[in-house]
Amino acid sequence: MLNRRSFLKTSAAGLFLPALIGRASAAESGAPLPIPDIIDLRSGGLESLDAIAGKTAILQGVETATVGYSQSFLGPVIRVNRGQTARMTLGNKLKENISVHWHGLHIEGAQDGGPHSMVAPGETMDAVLDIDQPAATLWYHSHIHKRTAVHVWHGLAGMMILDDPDAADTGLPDTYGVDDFPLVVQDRNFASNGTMTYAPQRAGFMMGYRGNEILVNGAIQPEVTVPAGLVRLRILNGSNARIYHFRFDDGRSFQQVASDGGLLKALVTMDKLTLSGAERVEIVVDFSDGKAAQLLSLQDDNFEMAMMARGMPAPNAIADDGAFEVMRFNVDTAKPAITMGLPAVFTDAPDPDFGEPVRRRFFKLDMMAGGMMGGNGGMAINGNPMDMDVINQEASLGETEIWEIEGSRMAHPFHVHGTSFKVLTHNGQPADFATTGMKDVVLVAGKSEILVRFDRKADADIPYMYHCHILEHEDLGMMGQFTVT
Ligand SMILES: [Cu+2]
Repeated sequence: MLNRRSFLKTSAAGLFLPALIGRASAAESGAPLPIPDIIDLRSGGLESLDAIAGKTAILQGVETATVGYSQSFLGPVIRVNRGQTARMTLGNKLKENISVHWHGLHIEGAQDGGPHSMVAPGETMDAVLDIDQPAATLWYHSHIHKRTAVHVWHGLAGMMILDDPDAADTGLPDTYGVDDFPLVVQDRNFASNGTMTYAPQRAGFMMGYRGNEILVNGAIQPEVTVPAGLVRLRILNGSNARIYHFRFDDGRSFQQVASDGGLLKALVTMDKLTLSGAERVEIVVDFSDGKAAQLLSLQDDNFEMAMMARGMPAPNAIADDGAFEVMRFNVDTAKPAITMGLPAVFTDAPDPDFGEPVRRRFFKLDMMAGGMMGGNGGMAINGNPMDMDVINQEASLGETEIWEIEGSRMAHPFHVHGTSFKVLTHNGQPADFATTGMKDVVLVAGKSEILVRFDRKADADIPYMYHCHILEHEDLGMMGQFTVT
């Protein structure tokens, strides 16, 4: 009882009241990386996934009231196969409506788990997911209109790993928790009594709310011991607003092998990587030198908007360029390791032929429209704040379109439900498909164009969403609804 009450108190207070934000002591970093339990639906079966309240040891010496899916904080990794129908019973033991949105799954609107698919307190709902798309790292989270930010912040989010048993073996490391790791990266604030503080004030709503502690799989700046070889990291930016610019402390390069929608056509070697809200990436890091390494991130440009950043908490910088620590990798040379054999090319990488577009749609992401007046910060798309009763766009099944998305004032990660798309241009410059791959989130800094086609239906009763994945923007109205018929 205490847990639920304190969750509601925290979330309600967070929306309206300022709160003191402390900093966890340095002693909290360095906990072992939590490896999420797996719900394996690949052999069929029916599992339950319940939104519950709990207490989680995140800081030393205090417990934090949190929520999660079938665990006290965040959710298990759900594993599914292409070609299967995955079934779950979704439950809700909290005191407000929740949902389970399957972010990145190509499934019909009725299965998508968006704001219309509410699971009321004490109720259950059957999830039936017809899975037919390439292997990818996806995720799931609550998606209740005006409550998504607070739900995700407190823990209603988890990773999904989709495998394709008929695809060619990639040779990528795939031993879960050994050389293949899920990394859900999030920032959070804590009060000194352990409360996870959600307290956006004006700047926190306008530029998205951030935290000064960096968590991976629910632990602050954790450590993991890896074999002295190739290690696959499936990284999800599960933060409300923060954009990460990852790099390693020793500048080592790594290979990107997948993005939101699955494999890239070929390895891409890089030494820094930008990941905005809801984006996923799979990278392979070579630890065969046996040396420990820290994963770091720079502050992002949105945060650096000096006027707005005033009073916003920031993680402690540990490097000259202002980078902060995300997590640490230690190397155990005694562990069995894969040290070579990555293919240069992935033959089953998705690259659908969308054909010629038949239509162009325009999306203007409005922010501070009409000044600072009004209750929602002027957040809207094409002048219309999200309205659950309004269908903003109507698309036709199987037709290819170009969507032109124009941001304002800052970079916005734009997400489209129900499909994956190709990014065509950023500010008039062609995007490189070899490095972007198939996407369901595009970071719009200026103007971007995407090529999109919908092969699943969504009717007006349970439409799809498109929205900014800065969750405060989304909740304030930077979201719209569309049908596919
Ligand atoms: Cu936005």
